[in-house]
Amino acid sequence: RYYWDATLRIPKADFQEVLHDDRAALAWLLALRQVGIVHLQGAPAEQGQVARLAERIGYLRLTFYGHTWQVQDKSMANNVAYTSGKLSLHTDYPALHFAPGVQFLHCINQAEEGGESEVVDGFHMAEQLQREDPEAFQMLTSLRVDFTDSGTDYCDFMLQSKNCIIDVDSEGKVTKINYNNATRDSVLDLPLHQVQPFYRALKAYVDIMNRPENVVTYTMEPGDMVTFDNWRLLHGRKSYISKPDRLRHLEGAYLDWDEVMSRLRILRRNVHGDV
Ligand code: OGA
Ligand code: NM2
Ligand code: ZN
Repeated sequence: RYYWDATLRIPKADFQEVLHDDRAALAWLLALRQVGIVHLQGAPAEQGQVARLAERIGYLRLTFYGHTWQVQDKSMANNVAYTSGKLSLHTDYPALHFAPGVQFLHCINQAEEGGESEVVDGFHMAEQLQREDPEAFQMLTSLRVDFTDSGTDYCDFMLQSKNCIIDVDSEGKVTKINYNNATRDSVLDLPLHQVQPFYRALKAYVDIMNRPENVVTYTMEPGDMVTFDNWRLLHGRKSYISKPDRLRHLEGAYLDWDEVMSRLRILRRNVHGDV
């Protein structure tokens, strides 16, 4: 993996080439793995394209929000993503104990004003936290935080999870970020003496990820698709102004890393003849 900050130039690929050319598809998946984000350009600005790209891999990950989901300003929204409000930096779906590994977001229509996207490298931010504030890093990698999500979409749901904000493996290497303040439960099930230290630690991490030198900002145009590592990156969007004649509309889908890595290995074998 290759860690980055605000100076990143997001790798780009052509949507049609990725669909039809094995070399282009391999380059896409290698960059997705190493950098954690790739922009695909040239997709038709209509629904169905994230599912088409998921078929290139194998299959997508079904969740309570459906096989694919429409990010729009909805009345009676069951998720803050489905309003025109700002989304602070988050990973999707920490209310699941096994959050989706990869996310596709396809811009079908952009708002006239606002709606710009932001991303940060959560693993790089965790490394900075560990260096600057080892105590905070220790808390976020050991204390389990409650997340919750309930409502109706694909079907009715009532999710509860406990996740560490930063997951590490047995060697202490960061493997996954779980953080969406919108689904963090109002209950914080920690012993009293850990409550304030936890909030202090979380603030330290959030402050690092909001430093301008760490944030990459971009605007999606109709036909653009962003593909990113949902275990590693945190993403957000600025609030936007809804206009009836120009409705912002993104379509999204999730996949898991096992299926993506399987396709990467097959493409590598086919392109280079490796075993
Ligand atoms: C989301 C999300 C980004 C956007 O729906 O979870 O992050 O630009 N959307 O609307
Ligand atoms: N949507 C975009 O963690 C989350 O609730 C992320 C998921 C609604 C499918 C938002
Ligand atoms: Zn999101």
